[in-house]
Amino acid sequence: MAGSAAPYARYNVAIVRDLADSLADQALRMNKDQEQRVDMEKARQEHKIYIDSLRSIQGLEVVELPGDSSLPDCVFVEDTAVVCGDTALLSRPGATSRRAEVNSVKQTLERLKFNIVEMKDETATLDGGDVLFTGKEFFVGLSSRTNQRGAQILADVFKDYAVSTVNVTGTLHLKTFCTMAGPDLIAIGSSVDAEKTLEQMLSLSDHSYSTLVLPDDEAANCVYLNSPEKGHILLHRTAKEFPESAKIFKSLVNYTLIPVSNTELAKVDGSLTCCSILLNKGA
Ligand code: CIR
Repeated sequence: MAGSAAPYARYNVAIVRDLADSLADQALRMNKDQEQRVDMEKARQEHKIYIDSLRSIQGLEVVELPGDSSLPDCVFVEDTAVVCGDTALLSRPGATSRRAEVNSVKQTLERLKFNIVEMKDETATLDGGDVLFTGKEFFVGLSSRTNQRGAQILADVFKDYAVSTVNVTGTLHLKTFCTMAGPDLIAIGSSVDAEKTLEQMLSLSDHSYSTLVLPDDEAANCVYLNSPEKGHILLHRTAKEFPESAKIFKSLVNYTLIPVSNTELAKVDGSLTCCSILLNKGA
């Protein structure tokens, strides 16, 4: 399961899913403000650019699943599975309306020949958005969607790695304000909630990490990949959305930066990492 010599975040497959037609009306959202209605046309354009950005990465096969209008949040595939090495843990999403999203992701992962483990325990909940794999260890956010039992099952499945739990407050998922922006480089927002979570992570870890502190929590959700041709690649939120955070991204040396706008899915609490599962087939 562990022990691959590949660099951190060397992926060759990305699973993505089309938007459900029902997303604007029925997707779950923390902010109920109707001013914040999702413009579906714009959301589809932004999602297409996201998918095209992944397609532009040489050596990365993009598997695009169809949307399903009975599953309004199905575009957020990240929440349905945690994949590490040759093992895929299918999650048990915290929101009951999202549980059936796992089925088509399961079929895809089976076809890709991953060892599948299903989270069957009815007391467990886990959203992939709460799971941060640093390459050295896992951090699992305990949030309104993910509980201790879910984290325990993840630890039982990925036994080669330390798994620590941290409390997530003020936002939906751990990765809403904290992701990896490179090997041993944690991107973190600047809110008090984000700072508190980072403090817990660093105090629980035996490893040393650098941090990339972003003025905007939302911008701290970025997608890092390491490509054999280009090295460090980072999909991040645009300067138009978050000008101050974009300046910080620009300071990264030897990175291919791909700005991606996410104004529409953000209205239903979706961030950039939510829209793909990145994996290494044959790891
Ligand atoms: C939800 O509330 O479940 C969706 N509207 C948003 C999920 C975002 N997923 C993620 O952060 N991994």
